[in-house]
Amino acid sequence: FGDAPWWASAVFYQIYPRSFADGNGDGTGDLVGVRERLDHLVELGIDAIWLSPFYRSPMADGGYDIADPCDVDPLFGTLADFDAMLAAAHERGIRVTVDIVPNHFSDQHPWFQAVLAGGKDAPERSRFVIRPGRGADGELPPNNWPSVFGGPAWHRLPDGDWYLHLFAPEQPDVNWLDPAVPAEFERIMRFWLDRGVDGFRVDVAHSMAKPDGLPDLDLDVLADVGTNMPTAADLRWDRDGVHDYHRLFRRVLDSYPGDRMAVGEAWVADPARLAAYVRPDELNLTFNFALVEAQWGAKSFRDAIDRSLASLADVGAPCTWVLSNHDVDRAATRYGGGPQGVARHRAAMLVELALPGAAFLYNGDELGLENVELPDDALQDPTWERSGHTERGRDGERVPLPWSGDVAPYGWTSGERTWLPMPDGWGPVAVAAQERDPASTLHVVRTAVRLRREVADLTAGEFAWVDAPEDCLSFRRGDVTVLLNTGGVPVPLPTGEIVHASAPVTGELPPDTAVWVR
Ligand code: TEU
Repeated sequence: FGDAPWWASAVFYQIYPRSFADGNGDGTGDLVGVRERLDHLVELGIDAIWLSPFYRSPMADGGYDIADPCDVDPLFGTLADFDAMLAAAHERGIRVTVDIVPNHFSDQHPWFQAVLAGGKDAPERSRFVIRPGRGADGELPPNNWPSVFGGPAWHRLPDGDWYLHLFAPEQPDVNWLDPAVPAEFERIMRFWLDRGVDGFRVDVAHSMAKPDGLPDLDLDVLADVGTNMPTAADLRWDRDGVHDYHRLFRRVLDSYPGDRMAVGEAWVADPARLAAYVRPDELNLTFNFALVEAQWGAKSFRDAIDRSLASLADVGAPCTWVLSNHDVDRAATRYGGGPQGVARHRAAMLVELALPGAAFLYNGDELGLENVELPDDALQDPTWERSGHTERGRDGERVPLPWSGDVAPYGWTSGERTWLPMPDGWGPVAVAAQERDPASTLHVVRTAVRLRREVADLTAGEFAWVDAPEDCLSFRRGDVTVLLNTGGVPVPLPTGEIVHASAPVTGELPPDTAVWVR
């Protein structure tokens, strides 16, 4: 990695702006809140932030339904607040990447509003995926595609035709075959690059291109939708044409100085097809969700790591690692929750931060936060309504962050309202409390990130598997040996100097613990 660009081994920190910190006391996190809390990120030692959407949005999907991609929603502040936040981050040596959402707009976007107003004559119509229905009166959707949030992926327009929405009905898919669409996304990218952003996280990067004729999904594919990572048979995603659009993105990025980059969110099961997204003229990185999908356990982790490294070895692109984000249950919760879940999360972080490539942390990972069980009437994620109240959705991992104090809102806001309720009992996990406790998750993660900078082998050392006791995972990065114990009994430590551990270690490595030894 000697001459590798900054992003190849960076630690990224995902900020969900609605939940990170509320700067104006109105109950929604915002860009002033981000700026005011930047020193927390300096202390954490991360290289870059990725901000989830803060653009103008009716918030039908937490801001991933964008009405104006070149403006800040008043909920989150103003463009001036963005510029001030960006400048403050850059002053501190923190790069800033932002979301770009190329698969869909909000139904409140002026283009879609023009379609609603102008009907079949609206010139904007071809910028969306609009088809006549099936059945005698066109009363049936054009095909059998389901939306990710439940129900059909089609919604009927007042003029009788149907528009495609792979996500919520408030998120009409745009038609990339209309030249106005790529032109608009180039404009959006340049708008933010000109303001100084260091790159983008490309939302649903495996979407955009649709199959010719929009054929039905096979019934066995339909039956499997939502339970597994989509395969090539799920025609809604990962069509070959998508690569043209990534080449456009890359051309735009590379026309700017300073190693601007893009990381794509691509849920693609086939490793070779996923690797195709990170060609030299396409995305710089793709999220690798193998650790999100892995069960707690040495074998599952090892398989996930092996698969990940193998898939990118051929194309020579750096790997990425993700344990949590705003779409999946937090790792501590996936690992069973409670003190054991948190211990496992800390151990997994030590694995993540020692693997070759870029690491993506989600806000709250550094605190070992767990998902929050919210009451029904608090739920806001579209999944809850669209699934007919059978799936609770993603709000549980989006609860505002506790900063200080013993009672809600834990210093998160100067007001009383929080857009999702904060639980009782979060005093001990608040940033200020963990700051005071040298054995806290916050200190464990901070030390890990610092060592990653200081010990060259942790980012540059050669990766090799090491024989390990039963239910343990062990690998080397140069001179550093990582050992994770997922079994039920303590195991002997590797010989050498303990440089870091996810929990106090004396003599042997306890269950649910990881250690770095040199
Ligand atoms: O997520 C895409 C998403 O929902 C995937 O998790 C989905 O399961 C996959 O595409 C199926 O192949 C992104 C954002 O992260 C999420 O918050 C948004 O709701 C979504 O896009 C729509 O913009």
